[in-house]
Amino acid sequence: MAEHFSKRGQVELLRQHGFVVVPGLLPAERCEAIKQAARTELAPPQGPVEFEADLRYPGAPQSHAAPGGNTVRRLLDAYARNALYRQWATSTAIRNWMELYFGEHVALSRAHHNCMMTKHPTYGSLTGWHRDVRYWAFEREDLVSVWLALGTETVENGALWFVPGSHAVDFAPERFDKAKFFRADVPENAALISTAVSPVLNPGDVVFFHCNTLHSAGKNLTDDVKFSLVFTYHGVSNAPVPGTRSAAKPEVPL
Ligand SMILES: O=C(O)CCC(=O)C(=O)O
Repeated sequence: MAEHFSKRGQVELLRQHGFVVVPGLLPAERCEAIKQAARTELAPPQGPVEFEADLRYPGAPQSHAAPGGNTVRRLLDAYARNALYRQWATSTAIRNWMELYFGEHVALSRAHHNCMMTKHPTYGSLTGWHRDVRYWAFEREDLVSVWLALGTETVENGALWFVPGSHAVDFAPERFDKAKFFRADVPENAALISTAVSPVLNPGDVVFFHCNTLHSAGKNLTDDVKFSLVFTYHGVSNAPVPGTRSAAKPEVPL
């Protein structure tokens, strides 16, 4: 936790470790209002959503017809779908933090993350080790995501795990599988994975993490859905590559 650090100190921790937890960035009542909005959008599912059965990560229903087949994994395009989400994404706190990190004006990518992650009991899947940049295309691999916990996040309900320092490692391509997951069966990879940590988050806590930081998340073994709001930012000089998915939606300058 980086509560005793100045913003500059937090940015330095992100540079060193590839992630940093900043507690209490959003008051509990604002988190509750956002979570309520997400609950409403889930039942029944409204707007663009990604289902667990679409991705079929380990533990997900195998089809929409299977039990739990309509379990939502993400409420997509969070920026466009709700003013409460948008206000957080474009808040002064986030803009100032990102400008300090990137050293220039920043933009929010509507093509990546930009979602409310909903990890459900029973049918919510686990996510293997990966770097987010695997499907992203920007001039430089330098983007930062902001993961806002709307409730408590622990290993038990499927919190994130991070490998400290992994954002700065140059891995040979064969250390990843065809889907660009980091292969846990490779001994050097397993050694690195054994150094991973899973920070406990409370409502309103935030994790800033680099697009090259190895991370994963387990299943939700509790009875409650876990809600996390996630957005990704980059410096304006780091443009998405034209013609790629990263350039498919207009950027939001902050
Ligand atoms: O909550 C999860 O399962 C992990 C999500 C994640 O790592 C991602 O979307 O990049």
